[in-house]
Amino acid sequence: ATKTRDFSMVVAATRSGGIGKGGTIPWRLPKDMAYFKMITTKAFQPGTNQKNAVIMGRKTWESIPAKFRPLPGRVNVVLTRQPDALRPSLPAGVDVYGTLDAALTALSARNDIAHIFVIGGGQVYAEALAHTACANVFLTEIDQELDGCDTWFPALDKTQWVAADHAKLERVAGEPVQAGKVADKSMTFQFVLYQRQG
Ligand code: FOL
Repeated sequence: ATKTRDFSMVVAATRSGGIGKGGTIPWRLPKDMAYFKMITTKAFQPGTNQKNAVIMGRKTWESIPAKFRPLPGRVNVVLTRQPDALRPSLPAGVDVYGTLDAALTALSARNDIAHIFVIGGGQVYAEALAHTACANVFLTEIDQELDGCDTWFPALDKTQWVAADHAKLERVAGEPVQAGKVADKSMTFQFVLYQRQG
């Protein structure tokens, strides 16, 4: 049988789970983006010969501004069932897999990767959440509702997923994290780490 390491998700969502609209994120929150970059790059303390990996769906890859991709300091992995359509435009060093399981299996076998993060979008989050190896969700809980979202993060079953206290979030991050409500661009949100029980 194939063994998969525990992995984590990172997501920002509205109260109802909205994460996207028309192929993009319907807000710009610099403090949340800095948190995303810090967590995916530094959490789980990659050693000097290691990096963290980020797995994303093809649409999420295409949504990242060209100047920011591949996301620096992280191993970038893109999921698509049509690799030939994507590969011509992909920078060298970006790995492509046809399924989430194939990517998780391949990355789990590498000793140059400290931790695996799934970074969306909606289709990939839904599949990853059903995976028992998905142990942590770094959720940015946005207080406002945004009209017109067409892409969603599934509701977390709170009998399975429990919010860690802030000290635990900071231990996992290995960096300070702002506690409580964060105000940014006339919106407010909170950084919460949910962990799967049992
Ligand atoms: N999780 C959270 N908390 N917030 C997000 O915005 C988010 N976005 C995605 C996945 N998980 C998330 C997917 N979308 C970049 C752009 C889009 C994106 C993810 C990352 C990006 O350009 N990141 C750069 C920093 C850019 C900047 O500083 O403005 C990076 O290096 O991480």
